[in-house]
Amino acid sequence: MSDHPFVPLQWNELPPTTMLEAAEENYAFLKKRRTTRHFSTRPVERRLIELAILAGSTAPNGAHLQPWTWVAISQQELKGHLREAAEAEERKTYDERMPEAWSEVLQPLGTDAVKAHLTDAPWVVVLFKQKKRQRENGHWGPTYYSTESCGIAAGMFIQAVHTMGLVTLTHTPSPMGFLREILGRPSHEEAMLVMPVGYPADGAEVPDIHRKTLSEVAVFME
Ligand code: IYR
Repeated sequence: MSDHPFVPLQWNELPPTTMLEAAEENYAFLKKRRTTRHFSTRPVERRLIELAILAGSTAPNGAHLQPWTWVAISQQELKGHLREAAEAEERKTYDERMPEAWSEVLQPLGTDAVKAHLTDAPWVVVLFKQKKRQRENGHWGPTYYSTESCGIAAGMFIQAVHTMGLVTLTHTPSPMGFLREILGRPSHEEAMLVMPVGYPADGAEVPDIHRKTLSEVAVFME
């Protein structure tokens, strides 16, 4: 007998028509998700953010080390501080560091160094990936696939936010070192994504973009 017990998988078979309906419904729902930069300041209760974080934290991950820390900020002063620091980095990125090949693809999306969403949204969630973990013997060891794990977790968080009728934006100020400093995270944690969460502002807009078709994104080998 293994020292590590297994338990039965909780799984219910769905009838084929229900499977198809569920799949169609889920896709129709996800298709409506959009990233807007226009947030309302309307408050959102903390429990909703907790549930989105818990949903994100169900993600499959490397060696089940769950290598993530979510920092959820609603303090207005701290959000202001983050915005100032993010905008300082982003001004350098947009004005000096961004090659033309990059700015050309960002132009249709209307992004710039102004990050009003960091102070407008009632919550800003910063996802840190843990690059190391403390072993039972007290020594530090690596985590595995922490980037992939946190990427999946972020996707599930985004879906949870959409399911509860709120919006989020994946903001990637670069470089992100300032986030660890401002939020007082330890050196083995690295910020990956900044996700303001809230209601869209009245009149919120999104760029008029289109998603690739199935045949553009997938190859089936049957
Ligand atoms: N990090 C910057 C720039 C930016 C980069 C990509 I790639 C985007 O899809 C959007 C923005 C920012 O967050 O504005």
